[in-house]
Amino acid sequence: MQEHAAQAYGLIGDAALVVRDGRIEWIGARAALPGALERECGETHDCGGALVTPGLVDCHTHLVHGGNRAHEFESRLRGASYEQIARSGGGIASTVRSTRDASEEQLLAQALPRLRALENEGVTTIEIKSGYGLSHEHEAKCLRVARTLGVLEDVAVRTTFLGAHALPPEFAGRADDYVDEVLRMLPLLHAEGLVDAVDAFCERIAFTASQVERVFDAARALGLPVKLHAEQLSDSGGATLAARFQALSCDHLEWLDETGARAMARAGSVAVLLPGAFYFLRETRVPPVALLREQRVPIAVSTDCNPGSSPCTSLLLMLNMACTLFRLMPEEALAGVTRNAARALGFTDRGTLAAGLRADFVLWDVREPAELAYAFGANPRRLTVFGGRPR
Ligand code: DI6
Ligand code: FE
Repeated sequence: MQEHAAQAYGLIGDAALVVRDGRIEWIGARAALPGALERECGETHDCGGALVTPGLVDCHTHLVHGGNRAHEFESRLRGASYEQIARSGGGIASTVRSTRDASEEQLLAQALPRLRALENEGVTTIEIKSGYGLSHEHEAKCLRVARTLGVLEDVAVRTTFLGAHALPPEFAGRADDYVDEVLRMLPLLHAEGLVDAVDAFCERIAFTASQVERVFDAARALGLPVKLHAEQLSDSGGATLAARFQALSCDHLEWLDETGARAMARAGSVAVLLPGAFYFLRETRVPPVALLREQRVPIAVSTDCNPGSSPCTSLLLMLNMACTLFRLMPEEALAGVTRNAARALGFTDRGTLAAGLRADFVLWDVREPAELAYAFGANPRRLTVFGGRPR
């Protein structure tokens, strides 16, 4: 087991880790820790045999939104489909109504418990998308709430502008006009310091590849990285388009084909798999994991926390589902919520444990890393260290 774990996870048995000024100063086998460095340490802690992993990264969430869609869940149980509900004015549009109706304080109060649930499972970096405001006023409000969450909590927040998520009611039947509006909003929100990346929903119930391309052109002009909700319900050629823009990631990907996977591999885009949405929408077509492996596309795993297709605040559960539903190996799933998730956000200073990187890590009461993916509904987290400080 030790040998397998060393290979698959880079696991170091009986390790030591030295932190200085919020960064990892040294990591390796305890026996190899230089004596001079050890004598310099002001404080030492015995982790008592705990497994230490990098802080978890949830790289795709819609955490800030108003209300919930339990009633829609009931409609689907009575037989309506997600697409039918979306086309008849429910779905994302219904969350847009509740999000617009909510004040900044209310949105914050609703998002905080969701964030704390994720933090409780060792999440130290999270991406939060807008996309339920769909006007400058309301997108700005949601992005400000996301930024505030990062100030209130010991967690790093990346914000993504998802203006091209759905068509707001005032633009019904005028998708191209709404894309114009997205292009007007983007530089304003960027100037307000609210945007780290730009995303869009490329789908027959959302935006076409050529509409997404206009949004990506605007992002590129501002020097902002892009990502894309691609190939979730159909193959719309989104991944190939996103790869042309060196997308950080393409997300969902149940309908990804070989052309798309090859384009992602060339561009270095991460494939973000979202088993929660697959499960909750009772999809049957799994993302092409063998193809992603063959093309060496890095795979990340995330909650997609959102009220319509994945009302989920457990990244550990996603580890398990990525294995049971998509057949990832536990080491792939774990890399998917650490190393590759960091990469999907453009971070090079976190996601693994190495000298020079941020000291974000989690102590777990497990004997071997596979246990984190194996058990579901369990939370063996003992302690989180964020930026070198116990949280
Ligand atoms: N894909 C998703 O899974 C979420 N957004 C998207 O583009 C679902 C959003 C919702 O149903 O509220
Ligand atoms: Fe999503």
